[in-house]
Amino acid sequence: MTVIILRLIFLNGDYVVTLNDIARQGANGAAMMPIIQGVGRAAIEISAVLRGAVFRGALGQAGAENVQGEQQQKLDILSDEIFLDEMRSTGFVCAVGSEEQEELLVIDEYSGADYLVLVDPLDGSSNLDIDGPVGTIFSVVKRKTEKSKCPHVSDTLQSGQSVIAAGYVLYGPALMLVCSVGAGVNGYTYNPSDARFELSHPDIRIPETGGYYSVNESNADKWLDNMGANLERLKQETGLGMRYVGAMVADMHRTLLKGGIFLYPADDKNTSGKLRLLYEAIPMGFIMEQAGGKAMSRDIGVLNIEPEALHQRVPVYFGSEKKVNILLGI
Ligand code: AHM
Ligand code: MG
Repeated sequence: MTVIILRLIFLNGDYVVTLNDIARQGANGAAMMPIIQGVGRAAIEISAVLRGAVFRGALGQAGAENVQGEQQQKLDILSDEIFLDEMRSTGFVCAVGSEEQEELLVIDEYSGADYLVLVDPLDGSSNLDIDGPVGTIFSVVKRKTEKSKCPHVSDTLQSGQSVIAAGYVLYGPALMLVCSVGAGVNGYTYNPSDARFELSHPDIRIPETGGYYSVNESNADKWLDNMGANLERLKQETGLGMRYVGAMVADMHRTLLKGGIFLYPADDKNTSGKLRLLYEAIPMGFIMEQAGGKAMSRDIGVLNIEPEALHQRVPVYFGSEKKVNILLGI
């Protein structure tokens, strides 16, 4: 009888921790809470759009290319609009730099606000047609220009050492928001019956042992930086198995929870790698380091790279410290 009563109390939600808890985390939690709540609202809306896309004719290509020369999907554009709208509604964001937009988008109504957000609104969008997992990746920096001036692209060109908050949304079987305000990493899962994100994965730490290596190995013969031989050495020394989804959010989420390493090396076609420094590498590198792992790009920590352009690309090697060290021969 006692057991049943205790379980009912728990199910009634007495011990549920919601996204509001971010306000209590670290030095920047309170300032970041409204922005991360905005990310949460965007995630719920994007998730609904993804679920209904096939009925609305929203799958497939939009017929336009983004600034990187990649085909935009209709859902890339819709997700971008939803994210921007939610950032505008916070009142704390003066501008958004998006993988889907050539220029920095200034939010005119709040151009004096303190923060800029960088976003990949729908990461891994090649998975959309096969109902595979996709994600949203974001980070927040404080403006450098005076509040009386219009925010400028130079405000976004800050290294990962200046990131105040970062995280990702995973649109998988469950909707998850994983984020950090610089005081560890917490994962929240959307509970549809209560219509809110609830803390489901407190204090995520990447396991030092086990896990997988995760990479598009079909490119191995084109990799630069001796990465083919380096990966062979890692495989021999660790005996790791392989998993690859082809959506960075899903591949990084597994790497964080199960251990191992995720990499996207440079190759002879993409000599600077494929992944974007500001929208993918820095936010995910921030999360990886906050979870006790290591985030490298060639011989430099990803968070130490000084960005030179909004859409800059870099090679990435992210994982548990030991695995990254073995891969890079450190
Ligand atoms: P996207 O932001 O245009 O979706 O591209 C980035 C994606 C990452 O999610 C993923 O790690 C990578 O591209 C997969 O690339 P590939 O298909 O070359 O393996
Ligand atoms: Mg992406």
